[in-house]
Amino acid sequence: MNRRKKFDAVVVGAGIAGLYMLHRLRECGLAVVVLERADGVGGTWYWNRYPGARCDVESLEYSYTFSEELQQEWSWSERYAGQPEILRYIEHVADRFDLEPHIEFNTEVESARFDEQESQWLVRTNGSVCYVSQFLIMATGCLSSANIPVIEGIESFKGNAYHTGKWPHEPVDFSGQSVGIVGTGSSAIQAIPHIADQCKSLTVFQRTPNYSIPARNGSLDLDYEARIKARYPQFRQRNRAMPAALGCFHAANNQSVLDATEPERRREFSKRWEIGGFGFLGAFNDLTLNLDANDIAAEYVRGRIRETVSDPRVAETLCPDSTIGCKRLCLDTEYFETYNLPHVDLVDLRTNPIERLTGSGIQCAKSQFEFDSIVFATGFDAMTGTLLRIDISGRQGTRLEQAWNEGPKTYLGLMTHGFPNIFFISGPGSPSVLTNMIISIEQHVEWIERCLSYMQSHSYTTVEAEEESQVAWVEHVNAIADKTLYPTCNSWYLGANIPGKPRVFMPHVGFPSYVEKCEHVVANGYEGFSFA
Ligand code: NA7
Repeated sequence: MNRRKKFDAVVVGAGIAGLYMLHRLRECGLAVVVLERADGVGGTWYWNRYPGARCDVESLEYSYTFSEELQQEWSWSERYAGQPEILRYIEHVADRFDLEPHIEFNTEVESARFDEQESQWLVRTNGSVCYVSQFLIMATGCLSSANIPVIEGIESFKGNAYHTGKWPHEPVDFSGQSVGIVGTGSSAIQAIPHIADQCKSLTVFQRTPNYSIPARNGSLDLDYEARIKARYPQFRQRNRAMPAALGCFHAANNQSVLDATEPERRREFSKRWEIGGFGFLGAFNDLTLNLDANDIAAEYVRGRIRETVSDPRVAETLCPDSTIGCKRLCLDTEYFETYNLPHVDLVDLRTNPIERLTGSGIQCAKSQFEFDSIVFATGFDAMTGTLLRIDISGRQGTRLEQAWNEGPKTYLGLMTHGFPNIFFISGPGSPSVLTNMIISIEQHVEWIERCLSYMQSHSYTTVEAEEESQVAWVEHVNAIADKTLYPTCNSWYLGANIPGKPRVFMPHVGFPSYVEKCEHVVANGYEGFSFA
């Protein structure tokens, strides 16, 4: 019989979400434990240590907003912070708010079962303790289950194999090595220039070419930082009102690209290309809504790729033919330029697919490659992967995997019917990955904390999403996604990167109206949730 430990709330994950949840619930006087599979805090920023790993949201925005002292005392060194600096920041937060004593590291949650008789969750881990708690809060991240591709012979490769999302802690030195990298998503686009810098030769295996905009990273301008810090709360408030909670959309241009002249289009796109960052998609108001409009932006980027990459054949292979912004837009530093280096090659998997891995490299249909190291930059089983890997069962023993077999079903992305007292921070059905994650995380954490306080003051034991409100919410999430161009490509937002995963658009397109909806629900006595 496992030893039992009882808490008011168990939080799973000690990343940005789990740490803030812990902080808030402790402030409310609840007994909370955080269970974390790693041996340190940081979540995404603990695992993704690949060369060049960097946040695509500007550092003055990608940080907690809940403490004015914290945001004043911390200084970022660059416009976009690199992984080591973000991890130092998260460690600083854990230390500053004395969070570590409440975290159990190296503790991987394997199952969670709702005990209907006692209205409590029984959480089992790789350790010998059974955690018993009224509330279970999943702060497990949206991109935390690595997608290791199903490729014949993948285990037989005798060189070094890495996944960007499970990078070793000790330095990896590619000097003098032949390296292959599979994938051309955000992680690869960040890593490729750095790996190319070190290695003897680099071969990039591309299945789908990707759009990328220059990040224009650099040292953080001290005057700019001082100006923001002088009015940080107002800056935060302004950004929270922006689409995706990103400050760059403050300067969005409310004009249709279809109404603009050719010189006007060029001027607007070029200005934003020079500024760098996601603001490129704010150049005109219909780029993410109308295919003709979208293609004008896409053609601008293809033109830039053709200007940058000197071999026209390579340039054409790198030119994406899909909707821009449909997959998560990438930001880069000298990504396309890297293909001009003599030791960097590109393999187009559309015409020369991978057949298998061999002991010494990769066998494609038309050619064979030998490597010392292979990097899989193949992404994640996003949004649901980590939740479904845990054996979660709710009322009548229904398993979450069963409840979500047609795709995730939630109300507001926060809870799912049949599973009382379990909350998902930035769960499927919430804006999460389509926003500055920290802002969405804070909003969810604060909503959950309020809900728990409400329950306490009304002596409620359980809260659960009502089935009808959940059905309506899932329909709403799909309906608004269908008004955009998001469903037009094979993205991880749709689960399309994982063989066999149901194709459902998972995040909610609609920050900040989503926040208003959540507030409205609270103002109406938690409309759509039932309490007992
Ligand atoms: P992504 O964006 O999912 O990119 C994964 C890449 O790996 C992408 O180019 C995929 O091609 C490719 N891939 C995946 N499986 C295979 C197989 N089996 N064979 C060949 N190529 C494959 O993951 P990232 O880690 O780069 O970024 C994830 C998020 O992190 C990103 O969106 C940001 O939010 C931060 P595909 O496009 O599917 O053809």
